[in-house]
Amino acid sequence: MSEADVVRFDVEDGIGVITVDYPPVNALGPGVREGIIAAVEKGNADANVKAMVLIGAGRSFIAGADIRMFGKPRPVLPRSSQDVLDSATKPTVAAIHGFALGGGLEQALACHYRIAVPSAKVGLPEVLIGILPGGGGTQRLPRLIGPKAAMEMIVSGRHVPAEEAKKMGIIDAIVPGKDLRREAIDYAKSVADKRPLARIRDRTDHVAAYKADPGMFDAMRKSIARRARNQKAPYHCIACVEAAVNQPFDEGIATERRLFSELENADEAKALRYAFFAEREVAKIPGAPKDFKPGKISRAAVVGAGTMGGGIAMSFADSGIPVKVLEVSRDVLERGLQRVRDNYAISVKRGSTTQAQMDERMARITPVERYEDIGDCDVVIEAVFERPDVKKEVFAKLEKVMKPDALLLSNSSAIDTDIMAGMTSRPANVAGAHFFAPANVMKLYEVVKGTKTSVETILRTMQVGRDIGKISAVAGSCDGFAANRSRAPFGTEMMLMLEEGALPEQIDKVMVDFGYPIGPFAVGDLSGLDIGYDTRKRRAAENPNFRKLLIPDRLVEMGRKGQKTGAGWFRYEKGDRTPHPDEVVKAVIADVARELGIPQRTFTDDEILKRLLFASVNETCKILEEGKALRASDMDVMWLHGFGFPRYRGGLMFWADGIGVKEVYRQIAEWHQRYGDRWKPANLLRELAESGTPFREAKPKVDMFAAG
Ligand code: 3H9
Repeated sequence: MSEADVVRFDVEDGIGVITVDYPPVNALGPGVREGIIAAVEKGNADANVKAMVLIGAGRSFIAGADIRMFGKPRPVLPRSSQDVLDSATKPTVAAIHGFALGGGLEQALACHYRIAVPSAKVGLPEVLIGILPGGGGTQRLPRLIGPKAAMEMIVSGRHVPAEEAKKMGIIDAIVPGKDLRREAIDYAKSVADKRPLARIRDRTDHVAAYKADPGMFDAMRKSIARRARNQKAPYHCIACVEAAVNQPFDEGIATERRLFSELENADEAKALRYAFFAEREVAKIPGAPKDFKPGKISRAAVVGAGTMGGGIAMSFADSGIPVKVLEVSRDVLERGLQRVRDNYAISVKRGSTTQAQMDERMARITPVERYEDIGDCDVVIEAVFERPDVKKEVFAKLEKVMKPDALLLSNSSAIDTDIMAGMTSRPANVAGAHFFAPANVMKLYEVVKGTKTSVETILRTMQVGRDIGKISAVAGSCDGFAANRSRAPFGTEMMLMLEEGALPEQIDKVMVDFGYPIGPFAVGDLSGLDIGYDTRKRRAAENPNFRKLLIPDRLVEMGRKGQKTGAGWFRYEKGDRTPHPDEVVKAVIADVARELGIPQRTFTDDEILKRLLFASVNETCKILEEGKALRASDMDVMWLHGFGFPRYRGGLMFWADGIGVKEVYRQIAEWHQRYGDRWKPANLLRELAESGTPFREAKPKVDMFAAG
């Protein structure tokens, strides 16, 4: 499409209609702003035009600036499209469907009126990509709806549904949207004679009241301090809204522009832009048939009513999909459903779910006791005990009852998908669907390809994930699959550093300062130390060379299983989740170190951070080398949504690129010399370092899909 085609102008019934047509989402790409300016000038000059409508073709109004253009030189226009819309000599009406986001909402705010269809959403989500609304949004929105509401919207970046936006005063009218163009033309005709023109820039009523309340801005800064630590964009957003209250419009715009330019090329914005595109890339399977459209599922089943099975069933119910939960024992089934009911009840108590929503969701979950009862479901997810023999039995039964095109998925976190597929005559329809606990909360959903899983099954399984609000990422079948396998060496290093003299509280502080919401030892206490203990015992029994982790083993044997027992890595007061460092743990660490004869030393914060994360970078290189993940950026998505890695650092591999592939290799090679085999650099890491190729451009050496 040429730049000339991205904006059209035509006149109907005395109304100039400006149509932005830049698929897929009408971002303000090359030529769009210029096209809007030219169209408004045409409308101004045409005596037949009484008013103008700005509308988007296709599925959306305007989704914002073209994010791909940030960090690159852009044409500087003599006047912005907002200025031109705002000073149009005839009324302008933004007609919104789909999304009006960022620069898109800023165009709409520069119009004199805004109408929307009921399903539309508006927002200024720039903060989520590390910048601020730089097209006048921070100055116009507070003047339209008041600084408090504007600040909440801009700092959260949330998408506001049309009805709510109307109540807030952003939208003037909701229209049915049967024929938005026609409805917008009619609306424009109804306001064509209104004067003076309703320019938001001229309004002072909403901001005036707040001039005397500077405390509001400090209170907002305080309220975001924890969530926004290490970040600049949210604070700059607040400063801009403050400017809207204290400065005349044009000065406020200058402040906005200055603060915007401080953010655009900062590391925070680069990382967040990277994360935005990584999350879209992860949905793509190279070489997948382009014409294959996975259909929507209408009925799901979960086998197993344990904690995981219950959480998976909740994910379906929360997304409006009826789900059957199968347990052959009535007792276990009833207990499982009670757990689900209790979880919902907690949300109702907290106010995040209403009682009516809870009732609706519970009504979507049907308990069943016979395999025959789930045969008509489009997808079944097995979530039974993590033992190959148990899983095999389930799949043998599913083979008998499930309709021929059903997706047969396993929520195993480690067992080879081929083992389950081997129990059926349709291995192409079998894949892993690995949820992360708690399954109804965590966004990551790893789609595991077995040797015979078809690409259509992978695409359908990924769609199931998206249908229930998850981020689907593909992994190959191997021990731990991609996500947990890449995280495992981090877990080992944190234990081994204790033996050398670091303390849980120091390691946790380093990781929280880095940006994790909670330290790894506190996470251990939350999930229960006994989980890792049982796995280690099993692995030690299977493998005589298994490296024992004496410190956590000893804590569990002392009854310290984490928060549930009031003590684990830390000590807890009754009814309080705050972790307190504990002398008992210090003594256990000292005992073990003495017994093992490991000399004690101090660690810098930098060494702790690198020991943990480099170990995982090295493992991720091995995963890519073996073709067990499709891209380095997929691994980053897994870390962002599975392990709480700070988003403003992009992801594990993006962060490592910030240090540099050569330096990462040098350090890992040095630790290989010092600590032995577990630090052996991956071949891929060595090759990347030799060629100076960034991690994020690393390509798998094996094509997961070509392999079979
Ligand atoms: C801004 O406006 C700054 C201004 O204040 C002033 C500057 C001076 N740019 O998400 P989807 C692509 S900052 C470029 O899968 P959905 C996306 O990559 C911007 N590309 O669809 C994908 O491409 P592909 C503020 C964009 O229906 C395709 O469109 N705005 C942009 O699930 C489909 O996207 C935002 O931050 C863009 N702005 O969700 C909004 N948006 O097919 C960002 C999308 O090649 N966008 N693409 O992978 C979104 O939040 C979602 O895309 C949206 C649709 C909700 C609109």
